Amino acid sequence: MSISESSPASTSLPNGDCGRPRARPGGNRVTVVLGAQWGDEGKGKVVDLLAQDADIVCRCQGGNNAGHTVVVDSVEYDFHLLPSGIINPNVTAFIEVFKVEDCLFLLGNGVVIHLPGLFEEAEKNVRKGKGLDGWEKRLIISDRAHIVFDFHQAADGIQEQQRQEQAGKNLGTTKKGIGPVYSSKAARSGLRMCDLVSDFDGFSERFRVLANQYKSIYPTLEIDIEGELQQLKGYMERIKPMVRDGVYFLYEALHGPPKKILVEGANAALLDIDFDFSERRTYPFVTSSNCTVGGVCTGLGMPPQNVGEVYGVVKAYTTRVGIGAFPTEQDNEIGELLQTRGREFGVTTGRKRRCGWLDLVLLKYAHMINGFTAVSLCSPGCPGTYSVDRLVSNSEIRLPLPPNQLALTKLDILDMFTEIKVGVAYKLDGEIIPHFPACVVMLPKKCQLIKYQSRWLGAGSHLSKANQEVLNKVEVQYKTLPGWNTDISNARTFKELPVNAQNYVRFIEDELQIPASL
Ligand code: 2SA
Ligand code: GDP
Ligand code: MG
Repeated sequence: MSISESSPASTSLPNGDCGRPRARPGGNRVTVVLGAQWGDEGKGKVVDLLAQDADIVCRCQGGNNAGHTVVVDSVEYDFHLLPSGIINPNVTAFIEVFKVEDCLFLLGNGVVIHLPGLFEEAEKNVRKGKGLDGWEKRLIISDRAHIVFDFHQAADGIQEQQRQEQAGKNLGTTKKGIGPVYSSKAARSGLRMCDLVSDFDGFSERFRVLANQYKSIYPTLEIDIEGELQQLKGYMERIKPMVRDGVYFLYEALHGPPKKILVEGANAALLDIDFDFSERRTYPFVTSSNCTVGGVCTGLGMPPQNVGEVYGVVKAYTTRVGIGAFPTEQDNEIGELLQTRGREFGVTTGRKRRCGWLDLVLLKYAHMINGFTAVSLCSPGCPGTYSVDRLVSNSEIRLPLPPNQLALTKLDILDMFTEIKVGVAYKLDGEIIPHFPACVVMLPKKCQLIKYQSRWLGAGSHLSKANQEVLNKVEVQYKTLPGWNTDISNARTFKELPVNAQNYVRFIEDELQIPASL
């Protein structure tokens, strides 16, 4: 059966004892592309590249806070909700077009969708080129995806203003309603695509209740409840054909004939709501979803054994947009040069991105989290088989990284530096803390896992000093590498790079123990 013919009612799953669906071993694997820093590493470009022969491209989390720029045939497209790769007419994004030669696009249940934003984005990109023609037939929207309303976005703005007034500091959000809509989801008062398309009267009733709740929390918030409902009714008619049970859709794709399925992560590891860098250090300066590999399973409704390759996209230096600690930030002419040469402006908000040197401490942390999921895939040499002794060497934790892939972008922006620095460790109070500022300092050279876990929790380590400001206080230890002082923008293979550029890439690969395959 082709995917297009499937429907939740007609889909048959293998039955186990008691007639319950039983997980099938094997099936297709999804290739995942994740940001390994603070976002804007060039995930869109990598997805577009990998999507050339993809059948399905999925988004699993975030909303139109994300911004991905893709340049195809000199035309610049920007994507926020639509998965990058949709300009390849052979791909389907968690959608339903279903001819093998067509690529579909899926917005999974973990994505939060602002409908006016979605249509505005599609129409804007359609005007730029032909590649997006027929996008409505190629997009599949999970019925469980939550809807971002205009009042969520307005509340985001009010919350930022209140933070500024009350605490003297806001979070620097994109004001796309991300925090408020995920709050509604967690509070179980949110509204989903299935609510919108199945019973508009019931939806309207719940919308009014939610809108009034927001009005009582934020008295200055003005909501045109009936006007917004009218508008939503119009969108409802247009999206109805796109809304599917995303879980069944993906299950069929995973267990049908071989398919190339891509998952495009939005935002990035260090913006993950659970894995800020590191615990309590940059929270609350994070987004409200899981941008690491776990978010792929929960945001699409698929098991970890179907996760295949995990590409970590790394920019050759570091950027961050918005507020929050940034140890290798160069608030000087170096940062300005990176910002200008790299044209580092937010794709969603147009904000200038903060810039600094590459930070290996941060990257190792990001890969530690995304690599652990790979452990369950039993990749050779992964955790699960490593001993504590292998973890501890020279008072620092050596990462048992799985054989993931690295996509390194923007190397050309470093072309004119005579020397390039890379942050390799942090010092706090004169002591080296290569990974977790809270616990590594106190880590004995040889210890049992159980012992150092209790150490992590115990007083006396830097954990007791943990607060958001610690990361601001660390002193970064840099390794200085020679630059290449050559224009590399025409290099198309690794061999064409100057030797110092090759050495820079090799250094990153060696440090992370991950091949930079792109
Ligand atoms: P939000 O709006 O609640 O998710 O903001 C919370 C934090 O997450 C950061 N964030 C981002 N960081 C980098 N890139 C993002 N997308 C846009 C882009 C950003 C833009 O591609 O350039 O245009 O400004 C993105 N989205 C959210 C945000 O800065 C907050 O620190
Ligand atoms: P994403 O959010 O991770 O998809 O990244 P963004 O699109 O927000 O930001 C990355 C920017 O870098 C985009 O404007 C890309 O076109 C650009 N870019 C990606 N790779 C390269 C590269 O290798 N060199 C240069 N100069 N620009 C790049
Ligand atoms: Mg971006």
